[in-house]
Amino acid sequence: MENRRPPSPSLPPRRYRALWLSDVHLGYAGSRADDLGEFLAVVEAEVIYLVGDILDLWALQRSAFWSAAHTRVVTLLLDKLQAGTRLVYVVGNHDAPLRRDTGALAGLGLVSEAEHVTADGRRLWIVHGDRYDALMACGRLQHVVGNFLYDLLMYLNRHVHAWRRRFGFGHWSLAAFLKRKVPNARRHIEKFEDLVAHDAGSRGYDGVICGHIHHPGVRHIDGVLYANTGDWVENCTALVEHADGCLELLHWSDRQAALGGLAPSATAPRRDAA
Ligand SMILES: [Mn+2]
Repeated sequence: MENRRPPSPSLPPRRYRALWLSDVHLGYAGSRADDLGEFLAVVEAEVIYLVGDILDLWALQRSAFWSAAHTRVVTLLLDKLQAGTRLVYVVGNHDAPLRRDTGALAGLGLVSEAEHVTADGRRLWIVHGDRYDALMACGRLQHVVGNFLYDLLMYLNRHVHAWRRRFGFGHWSLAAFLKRKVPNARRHIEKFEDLVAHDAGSRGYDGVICGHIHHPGVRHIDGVLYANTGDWVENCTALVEHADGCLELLHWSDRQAALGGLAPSATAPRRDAA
C-alpha cells in the first residue's frame, strides 16, 4: 500500500565513536521504524545509547501495533550487540516498566541514567528527560493536545512527508513546524532545555544528552552543552560522536545531511575543569 521509496544510493557504513537514539516508540503506529532500520543498517558505533521511549508500552496497551519494520529495529540492535557494540538502554517514561536502578538488570544495560566521556574528555550526562515533567507546567505536545489529536497530527505528518518525498521536495515536518510556530510550544521547549542544562551543570557535568520532547537540538546553555537526540516519530534524528569528540546531529530524512553540528572547538568544555 505504502509507496516504497527508491533504493537509497549505496552509502558506505559510517563508523562513530558513539550513537544516541531516543523516542523510537516501537509498538506505536506512528513510529518511523522503517526509516530507523535503513539508518541502523549503515551506521556502526562503539557504543549505542538508547535514550528512552524505545518501546512504547503505553501505546501497546492502548492499541497494539507491530510490524516487520519494528522487529527489524530490534534485530539490528541485537546484531550490533552480538558484533561487539556496547548497548546502554536509558529507560524513559513510555518504557518505564523496564526501569531498574540497580541490581542484575543494570548488567543488561537497563538504567535510568548514564555517563559518557567524549574523546576530548568531556563528561556528558545521559537521561531521557521525563524527570522534569513535574517541574514543567504541562507535558510535551502529546499531553497538550491529547492522544487523539496527537495521533491525527502524526498521521498528517507522515502523509505530508511521503507526498513531499514523492514529488522531490526535501524533508519537512508538520509537527516540527507547529512546534516552532506556536509560541507556547516554543516557550515550553526552551523551558525544558534550560531546566535540563542547568541541572546537568549543577551536577558537575560538561553537558547533557536527552530526548523526550521530540525536538532535536545541540547548543550551549550557560556553558553547558545541551544535546537532544530528537526522535523517530516526528523527526528521524540521531546524535553521533566522531572519533575526535565532535558531536553531530544527523537527520536521516535528508540522508545523513547534518541538521546541526558543532566543530570540536565549538563543543569543547567552556570551563577549565569539570
Ligand atoms: Mn518520553
